[in-house]
Amino acid sequence: MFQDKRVVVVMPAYNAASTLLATHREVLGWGIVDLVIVVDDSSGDETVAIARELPQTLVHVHERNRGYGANQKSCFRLALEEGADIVVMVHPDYQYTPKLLPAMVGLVASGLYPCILGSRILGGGALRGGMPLWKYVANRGLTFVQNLLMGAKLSEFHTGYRAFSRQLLEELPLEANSDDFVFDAQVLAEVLWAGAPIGEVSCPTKYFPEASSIGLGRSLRYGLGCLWTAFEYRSRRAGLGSSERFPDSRSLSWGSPE
Ligand SMILES: Nc1nc2c(ncn2[C@@H]2O[C@H](COP(=O)(O)OP(=O)(O)O)[C@@H](O)[C@H]2O)c(=O)[nH]1
Ligand SMILES: [Mg+2]
Repeated sequence: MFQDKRVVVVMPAYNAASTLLATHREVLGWGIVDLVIVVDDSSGDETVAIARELPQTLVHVHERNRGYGANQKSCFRLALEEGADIVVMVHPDYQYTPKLLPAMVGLVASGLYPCILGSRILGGGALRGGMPLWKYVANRGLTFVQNLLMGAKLSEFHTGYRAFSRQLLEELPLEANSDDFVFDAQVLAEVLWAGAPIGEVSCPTKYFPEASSIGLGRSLRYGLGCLWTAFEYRSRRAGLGSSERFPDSRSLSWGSPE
């Protein structure tokens, strides 16, 4: 609990056997997390066996590999079913430090921000933490275009460390999003569409082989998906087309996007 809020951490896991335990231990170490939900996307390693031994943890298994977006859909659905007031998504690959949990949860609990991102770009630690140069350049370039097209000022759209309030998650049409990696970009576009404020905290990151498996091909597809999502947002703002993600009527409590 944080103040009177039930805090649930969700981990979309795929072949995370070597890092799950370390991530999980630090997550619980803060004493503010009520429940951890691990969703396994049909890993080929011992992820499920390890997860089932963890305390305060709900394990959900996809019988077949459905993708990172589908994994997050399960994570958020289960977290809401389990009565979460605040949901934090963190990759179980030990790339993002759980030491930021109290800060991120605190900012959501305060009511200031229904969405908080742990940014590897703010504070300038990404390259120092070992982010490959090509990923850094792609991150900066994509973020620039996404900000431009969606009228945002985020330092990065690509972090795997995100906190949400229950109210915001319930209002986002998450099921309309992709089952693939571009889900990450689509969620943030939906948050912006809802006019909900997004806060960022700087987040140290570390790259090591187990923490980074996405290669050039899948990254390219992801990048194109990010750009397409931003264009779709821009078009919808101009009143063109239709999209489940960006509906005409925005009966949301955060007001209209600028
Ligand atoms: N559900 C699911 N997750 C995946 C799959 N492939 C990779 N991931 C997860 O996606 C996340 C991001 O991938 P990662 O290789 O860490 O990317 P990077 O850290 O940005 O270089 C990690 O948490 C992986 O476990 C997959 O096929 N299904
Ligand atoms: Mg990673």
